[in-house]
Amino acid sequence: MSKLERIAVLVPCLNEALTVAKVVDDFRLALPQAAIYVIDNGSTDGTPEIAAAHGAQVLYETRRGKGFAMRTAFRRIEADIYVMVDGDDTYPAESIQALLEPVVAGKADMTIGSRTMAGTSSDFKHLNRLGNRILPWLLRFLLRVRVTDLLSGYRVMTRDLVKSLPIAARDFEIEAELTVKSVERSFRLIEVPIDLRARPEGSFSKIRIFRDGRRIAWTILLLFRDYRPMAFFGGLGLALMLVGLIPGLVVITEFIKTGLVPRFPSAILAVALELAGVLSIAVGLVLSAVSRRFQEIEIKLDMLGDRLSDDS
Ligand SMILES: Nc1nc2c(ncn2[C@@H]2O[C@H](COP(=O)(O)OP(=O)(O)O)[C@@H](O)[C@H]2O)c(=O)[nH]1
Ligand SMILES: [Mg+2]
Repeated sequence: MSKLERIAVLVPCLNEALTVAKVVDDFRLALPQAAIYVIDNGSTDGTPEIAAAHGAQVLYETRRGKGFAMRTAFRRIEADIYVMVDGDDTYPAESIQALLEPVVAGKADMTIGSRTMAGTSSDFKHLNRLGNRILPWLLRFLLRVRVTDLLSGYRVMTRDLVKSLPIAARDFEIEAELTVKSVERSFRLIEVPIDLRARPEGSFSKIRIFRDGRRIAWTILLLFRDYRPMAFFGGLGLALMLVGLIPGLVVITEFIKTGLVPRFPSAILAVALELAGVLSIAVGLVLSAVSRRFQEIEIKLDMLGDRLSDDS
């Protein structure tokens, strides 16, 4: 690592007075050439003052939420390589070289510090561990994205990735969104094993397992709808049509046997379900064509952006 690469370390913080100093110092030591930024979200325990005293640059974001904090950082901070890490001293600064290496060498656009890969020993709470199993499974099943640690907050990213992903997350969905949208745009992701430490005594996690877990699952579902509309609406449509077969077959066999349709409600239900299914499939077809066109527009916009920056 060396050269002219400007590295920015981004540390989102909400009341991390106990640990932010150590995080800033550790990263200063591990990456002396990097600029360290703490993005404060209205801490009331003096976090920004401590961070500033330890030489970090402090950015303020008043909209509450890790997603908002990171989006502000991504927009306002200029660098070639971005490091994202929690301010709660749970991620090891010692691993930063291993995370940086693939990005600096041009082998990856984002590296993710995985807390669950083989050979790691991470100090998880049980519920967190469960969420860390269910959500990646959901992601693999719906979006075919395979990662061992979807929710890791320890990442290294290229400027290109940071400046081009349209991130809409407000809170802890940001990690899932970063992962899916990167894969969707063919950025190269590499996971690097790291060990997670527990927060020190007296320091509290901001994540609320059920509320945030639900939000993250919901985010994955919406991404599924947006990025694979044919699978989403087509699957829904097929399911409706299959269910419609039940009353439908009853009515039809009866009609073949007797020439009569005595079960009017069943007949109507069958038709309604089949039509709803066809409609849903049609919606899937339309949306997938639209989203393909949007992909093309996005590529053109990228090309235009490149050309504009070449000219200037
Ligand atoms: N700026 C900002 N940071 C936040 C907010 N919520 C959480 N964070 C920070 O995001 C990081 C991860 O949060 P944490 O509570 O440790 O989540 P966990 O690691 O999943 O338990 C920590 O550094 C928090 O201080 C927020 O609303 N704003
Ligand atoms: Mg944490």
